[in-house]
Amino acid sequence: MRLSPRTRTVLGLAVAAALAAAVLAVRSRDAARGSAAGAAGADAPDVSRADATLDLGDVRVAVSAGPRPLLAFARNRFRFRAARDDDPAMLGDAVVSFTMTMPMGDHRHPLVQAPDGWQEAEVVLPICPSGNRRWFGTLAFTHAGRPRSARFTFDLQQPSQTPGDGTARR
Ligand SMILES: [Cu+2]
Repeated sequence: MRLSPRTRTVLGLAVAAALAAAVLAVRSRDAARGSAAGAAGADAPDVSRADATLDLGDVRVAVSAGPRPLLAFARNRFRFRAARDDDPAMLGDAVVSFTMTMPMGDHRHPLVQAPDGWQEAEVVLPICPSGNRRWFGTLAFTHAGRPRSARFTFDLQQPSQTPGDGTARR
């Protein structure tokens, strides 16, 4: 079959348009991913090295994580203490969940009451095979009848492989 120059041009344009659409789709997907991670990283306080405060306007929540450094496959305690106008407040239906930029399984932990107004969860998280260390935590709770949430972030370190420290031995 012989194609007229006009048909060839139309076909060529169609192929070019399809390629451009595919490139745009990939770019916007990557941009969406990047901005999701970037936005979280930009405004989510990092609790890897120091405690932080999640400021939700009417509620402020202190976040403490330890022991530091936060290690994969070890028990890490995430503690939260809420205040409303500097008065202690309890977080209702409080759950902390953990994600990375890629799926890493379900890590959802209801908070339990702890002394001195803290609410906490003890959490064991895996190491990411990609080598990525950055995790995001989301604290979700109910306040004044409304669902609320706030994000924080942290780096999870690989347990030491050094013989003698106990972590590498059985
Ligand atoms: Cu991962």
